[in-house]
Amino acid sequence: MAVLVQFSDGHFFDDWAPMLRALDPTLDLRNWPDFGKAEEIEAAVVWRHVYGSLNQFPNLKVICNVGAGVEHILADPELPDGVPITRVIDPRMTGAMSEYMILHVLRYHRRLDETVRNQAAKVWEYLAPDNAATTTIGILGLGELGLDAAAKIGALGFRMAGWSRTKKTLPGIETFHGTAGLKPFLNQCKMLICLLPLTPETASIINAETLAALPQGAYVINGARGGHVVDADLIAALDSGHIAGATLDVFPIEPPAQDDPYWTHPRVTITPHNAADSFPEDVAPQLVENIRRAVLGEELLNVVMRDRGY
Ligand code: OXD
Repeated sequence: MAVLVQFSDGHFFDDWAPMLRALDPTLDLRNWPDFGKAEEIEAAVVWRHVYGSLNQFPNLKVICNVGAGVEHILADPELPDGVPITRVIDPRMTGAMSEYMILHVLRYHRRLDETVRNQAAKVWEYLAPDNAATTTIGILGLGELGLDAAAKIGALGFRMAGWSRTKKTLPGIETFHGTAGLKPFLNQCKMLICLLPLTPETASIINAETLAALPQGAYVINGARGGHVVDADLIAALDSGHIAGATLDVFPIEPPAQDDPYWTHPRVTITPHNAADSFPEDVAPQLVENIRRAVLGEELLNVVMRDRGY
């Protein structure tokens, strides 16, 4: 069966093809743009595909994204109607994202940056951490990633709060939802973690108004998408000291331009979109399974609801 593989930005045919073939030697993988006869393509495995390129395959039965976020696919103005889209849900990726969040929560909580600066100046200053039990860590987005991070950070003794689009009742997390719930949620967060999907409703959710709703001296950690943040608003809040620090793994354009103020801002930590990734050895089995199911007309795993945006 012919499968189109079309990658850009950090995923490569030569890394994925051996793993896909090992799992199903009958797969006839066609590396974009050498896909042969368009009518032979029955499945597409993509990461940041070229817009307009997926609507030329009359027998396409599934579009499999090799990552978790599908906003790039859904923004294709010529996306073929009716072809199901799947995304990755992977325990290694989920665990890696939680590691990243724990790392930065603890770093801020234990005042590591100040400690390192003190050492450089040979200063011995006792820096007490706040009480974790009364420090609220808030998570925007209570999906696969948000829930795992909430459970693991909560296990360290922090008070957890979470915000989602629709109402969720969860043990160990004070939950808020919808537009009305956003401000009361933000009001309590010493640290705000963003793990939302990027959709028209969540774009620019971290803006002047929502940053102002965070307590003085709060921190922002974004592992989701650059489009969630209004950069000028975050820089202004950092400059004023209202936001004490931001750790950003994602940006609207990656890498950010050389003159992007984030690079040199003393309160900003940039990481190169490496909080969590999908690796062929972990993720190829669910892609191959979905291709098999799509061809047989069976129910797919991790299907994206187009109208919801994830
Ligand atoms: C993803 C990502 O969406 O790595 O999987 O950003």
